[in-house]
Amino acid sequence: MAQKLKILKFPDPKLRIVAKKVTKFDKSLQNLASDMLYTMYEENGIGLAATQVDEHIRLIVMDLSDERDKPMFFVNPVYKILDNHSMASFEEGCLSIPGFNEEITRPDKINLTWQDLEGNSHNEEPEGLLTICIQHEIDHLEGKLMVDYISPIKRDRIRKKLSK
Ligand code: K1U
Ligand code: ZN
Repeated sequence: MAQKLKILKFPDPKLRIVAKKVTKFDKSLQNLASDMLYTMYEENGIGLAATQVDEHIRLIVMDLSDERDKPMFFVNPVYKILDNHSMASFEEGCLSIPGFNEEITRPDKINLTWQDLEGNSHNEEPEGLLTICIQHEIDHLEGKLMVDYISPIKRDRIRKKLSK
C-alpha cells in the first residue's frame, strides 16, 4: 500500500542537495517511486522529483494525462538541448513553492536519455509539456528551483511569505 510522503517546502536547505545517481534497481526503488506517484496524485501535481520528498537520488515521477492514468518514471535522466531549439515561456507551478506561479523560459527542443525502474535505457525527443516538466524536475535533482530564475527581490518576498 503506497504512502503519502511529506514534500519539502522552499526555503528548506535540503531542496539544494544535488541528487546521486541510482545504481540499484531493486524493490526499495520501486516502493519509493510508488509512494512518490501516490503523493503527486494526492497533491494534484503533474511531476515530482525525489529531492522534494527528501530522498536524494535521481528519480522523477510524472503523469501528464487528463485521466491521471499514465504514470511515467525517469531514473538517471539526462537531457541535451538541440541545436534547432527556440526559447519558450510557460507558467510553471511547484509543489515545493505552494501558491506561487511564474512564467519560466526554457529551451523547447531537447534530447532525453533515462532508465526505467528495471534499469533499461531509453532515448526520446519529447514534445510539449513533457519538455517543460522534465527540465523543471531535473532542476530539482540539481538543487535548483523555479525561484532561481526570478529576481532576487521577488525571491526574497516569496521566502519571507513561506517562512512564516
Ligand atoms: O515538481 C513540482 O513541483 C511539480 C510541478 C511540476 C510542473 C508544473 C508545471 C510546469 C512545470 C513543472 C507541478 O505539478 S505544479 C502543479 C500543477 O499541477 C501544474 C501547474 C501549472 C501547470 C500545470 C500543472
Ligand atoms: Zn517543483
